[in-house]
Amino acid sequence: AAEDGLNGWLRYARLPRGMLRHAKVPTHIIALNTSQASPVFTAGKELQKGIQGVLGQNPEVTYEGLHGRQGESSILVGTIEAYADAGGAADIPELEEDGFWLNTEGDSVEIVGQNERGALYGAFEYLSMIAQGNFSEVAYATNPSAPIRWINQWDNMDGTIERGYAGLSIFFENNVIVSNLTRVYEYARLLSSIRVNGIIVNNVNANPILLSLENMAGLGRIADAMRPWGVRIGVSLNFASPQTLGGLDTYDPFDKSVIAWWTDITDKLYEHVPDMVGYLVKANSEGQPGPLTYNRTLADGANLFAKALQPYGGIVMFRAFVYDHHLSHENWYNDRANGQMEFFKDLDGAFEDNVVIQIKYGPIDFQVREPPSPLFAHLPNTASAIELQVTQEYYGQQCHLVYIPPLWRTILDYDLRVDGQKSVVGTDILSGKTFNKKLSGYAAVVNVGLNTTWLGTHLAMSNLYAYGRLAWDPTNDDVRMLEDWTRLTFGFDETVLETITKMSMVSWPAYENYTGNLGIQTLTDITGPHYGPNPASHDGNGWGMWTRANEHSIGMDRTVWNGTGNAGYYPPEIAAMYEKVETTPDELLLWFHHVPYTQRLKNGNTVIQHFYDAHYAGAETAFGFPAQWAALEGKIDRQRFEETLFRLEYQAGHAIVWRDAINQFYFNKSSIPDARGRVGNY
Ligand code: GCW
Repeated sequence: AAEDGLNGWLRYARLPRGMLRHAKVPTHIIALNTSQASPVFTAGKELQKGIQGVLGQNPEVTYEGLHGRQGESSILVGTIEAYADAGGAADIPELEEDGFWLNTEGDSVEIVGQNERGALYGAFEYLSMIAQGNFSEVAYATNPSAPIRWINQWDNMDGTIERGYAGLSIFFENNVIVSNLTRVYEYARLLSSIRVNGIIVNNVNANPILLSLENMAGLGRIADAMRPWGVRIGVSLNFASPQTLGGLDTYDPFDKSVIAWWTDITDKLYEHVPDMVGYLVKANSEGQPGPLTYNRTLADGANLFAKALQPYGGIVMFRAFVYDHHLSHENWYNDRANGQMEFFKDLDGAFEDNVVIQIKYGPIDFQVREPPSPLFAHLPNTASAIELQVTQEYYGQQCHLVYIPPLWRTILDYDLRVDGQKSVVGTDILSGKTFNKKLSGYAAVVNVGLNTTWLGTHLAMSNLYAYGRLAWDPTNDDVRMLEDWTRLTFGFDETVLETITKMSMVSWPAYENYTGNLGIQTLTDITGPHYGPNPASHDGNGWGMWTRANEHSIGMDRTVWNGTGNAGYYPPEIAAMYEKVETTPDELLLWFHHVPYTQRLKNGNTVIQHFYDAHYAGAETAFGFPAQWAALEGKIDRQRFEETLFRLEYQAGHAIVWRDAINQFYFNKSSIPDARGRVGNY
């Protein structure tokens, strides 16, 4: 069962007999012109393994050209170049980098990638079809919505993982790279199947020791383990490394010795990892060092690395997560949400071409509900990418079932109306269309660990699966992705499919209901572990995740006319909407406005009554999960059945803790009892 867990959605379980009858798959695989450990070689092996598992057949694989086998029924996999050399006949639509063409019409199957990685993605696509019992005839090309589809791991060199909920690191222990990289290889396999093409392996709160010579060699081994799957690696840097590791007396980005130090480090890294994808940098954020120390701009800081990387074609992901975490809450006009705008809006165009600004989806920090960051609309001349979180830092830390794509959708489908034109975050801005950019895309903080479920619990894997699918195509349907994942992970039982779909699709709204609604943020313990209810921890400190709740009223006034001005950072149509209570959607009311508890919502309820009702409704939904899951007994294996039931029972109880803690807190503040008699002084 542990091994099944490691396979995630790539289990290749044997099809039920009824489905096997329709199976029609060639008995011979040809991986075109490939060398060992390259993605096309891997594709050949993976196709063989998948067909063995799903159909119980044993196809032969050959790894050269066609050698006269043309016309024979086979699965052909290779790059478009190799396909043409081998005399491939199909008229293939235009493929972009990493794209592929899949043709199952006729006796043969053709899987043709724009590059080797694309060919491997195509092989996984075909395997996903047959593993779901789909033997239909298809012929289509597909291309990625954006070139950057990366993972961030927040792994520390000592083997712990910041905001990781699945055990210790698969990459590091005792300040070095682990000797056995099997799990790293297996991780790359999963990532490749969802078309992730890059990974930053260490925490953004970076330890310079990663750049020791011994560790560079270790990074070389990590890259070797992931390369067969087309996953390139990169590293997070600590801005002060020239001083702390290099022994220089400065880390000023304009200092010649600092520039030389980083150039040398970069050159050495590329000796070990010739295809390194680049760097990720968190600077001047939450106590991390950065260029501002030397009165240099963030652009100066980013460009330092960009220039060192340019000879190799690497890119710098530079995080927009810059804010003052000692902000005075006494000033009504202070606002952490303005941080990234204040730091970055005037730097547009000041960055080298290979710098990409990595922006968390909302202006604060992965909260259960946020509007999109306005910064997405303000970098017409600078590449940008969105940062999402698969690890459930603010969403119950894998102890709560929360299927996140519906939350991501509120951002990806959002039309920011840049210059009054349609500018949907996913399909227009992140795709590079709106501002005509070559570099753009996605990064997700995943934080898998040594736990054999990868994320600490079985159902959380649907979030990782969906992340990759959305980065490829942000219009992918939330339910369809979930259904694909469920079939691949749990098989074909209709009740299993319906139950997991139903529970997952109500999970995020329920979680929002019992943790923090109307845009007030996830009311968790923000000065501690970010787990469990603690609304009081939000106010009265420098972290800036304020609710401004008092006896009469609640919410952050972000209007231009009376508040922090944050609403004004959005393009005019959006700014006008958020400026007024009447036009602000209920779900973001308290994000943008400070209102009395008795303020009426669009649904007619008061704010405080909505709190009470929503917390009851959310907890009730979670309370229903264990019984729904229990009905699946016997339909899935015992281990996964029981481990999941355990978590869902815990969640059902913890949702009640959340409900009562939050409701009682706001009753104590407001002294307004629940109209339905559930909350008050009894
Ligand atoms: O949400 C906060 C997390 C920190 C994290 C930081 C960041 C890696 O609580 O753990 O640090 O964001 O994104 O940099």
